Amino acid sequence: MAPLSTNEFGRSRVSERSVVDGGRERTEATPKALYTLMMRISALEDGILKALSAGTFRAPFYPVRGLEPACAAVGLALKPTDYIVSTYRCLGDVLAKGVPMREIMAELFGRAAGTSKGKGGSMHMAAPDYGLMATTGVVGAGMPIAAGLGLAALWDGADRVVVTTFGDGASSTGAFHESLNLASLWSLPVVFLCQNNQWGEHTSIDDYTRQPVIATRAEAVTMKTIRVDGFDSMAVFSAVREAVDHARMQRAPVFLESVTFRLRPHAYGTDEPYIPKSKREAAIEKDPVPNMRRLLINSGALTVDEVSSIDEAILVEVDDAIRFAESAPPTPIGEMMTDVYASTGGMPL
Ligand SMILES: Cc1ncc(C[n+]2csc(CCOP(=O)(O)OP(=O)(O)O)c2C)c(N)n1
Repeated sequence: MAPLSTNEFGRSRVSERSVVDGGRERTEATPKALYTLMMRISALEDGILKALSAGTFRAPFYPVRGLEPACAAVGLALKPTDYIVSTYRCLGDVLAKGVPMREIMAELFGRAAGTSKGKGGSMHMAAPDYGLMATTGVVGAGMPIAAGLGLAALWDGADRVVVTTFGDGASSTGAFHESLNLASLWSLPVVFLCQNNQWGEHTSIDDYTRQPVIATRAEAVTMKTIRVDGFDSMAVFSAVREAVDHARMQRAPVFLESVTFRLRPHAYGTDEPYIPKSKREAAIEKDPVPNMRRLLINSGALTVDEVSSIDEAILVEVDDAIRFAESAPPTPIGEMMTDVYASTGGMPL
């Protein structure tokens, strides 16, 4: 197993350009774009937690603080026509794939304007127009869906990459092993992105496996693997790009393990006395968003004023999204059963 990869930060002043791709625009991948997306994720999460604490709305919520580099890097590496399949801990993936904040917040509030007309909630968002194909509350369940989407891309001859994200705990499910095996056997263009935050709910990785290097499980099925320090935003940025490019060009799967640590509790409203204080404090020192901000300023890539104006614009966007959701009409009762069950086309079940 290769050691964790690290990356030198490019010192050149970065510029922002848009590129047209598949008829839609996407932002070119630059350190500034990476920071902006990471900050949008982090600020939206802060806004959600504040609104939950204030009782503005109620919903289950699984924080992503600390996971922003990989979420944002995926958003920048993928084309609009690519797909992503995520989990209940999906805020970063959903936003990075291009779903507008207003639609995300409306979904969390149970509003008709939400990604799934308010019927999915925080754990079950889907927005196929943006390539967000599913998020699921069932641990490990996204990987077979991603493998199926990868197989469909091959059959259709589509230039499409599918990324699926999941935690370290999900690597002990049967679905994980079945998906990796078939993705390798059939050479599917799927990136399996493990956000290894060292915890499966309340259980430390050391208490559920003797092999804490999750990527070894992918090596067992001869899949290309990349392992990266998840707190090193620029290294993650390169690793994600390498993985996505490989899946697209080689039409082959890649296993990418981003090694990080859970900076917030498993879910909103829970406590975590089981995590040693020293470990958590050491991890908080590596909090990627403030560190990336410092890196941009210290390297001369952006001035303090430029970073402040990015941050201020994001806070306005978050505030707007929460106000929009708060005042948006709730999903009508008559909508409750539509889009819930597929039609059998007259066939008995
Ligand atoms: C099949 C299944 N088993 C158990 C659970 C309960 N559960 C919810 S989150 C979670 C922890 C999963 O840990 P990991 O895959 O590392 O992801 P993380 O929550 O750390 O992002 C568990 C066990 C579930 N939702 N689905």
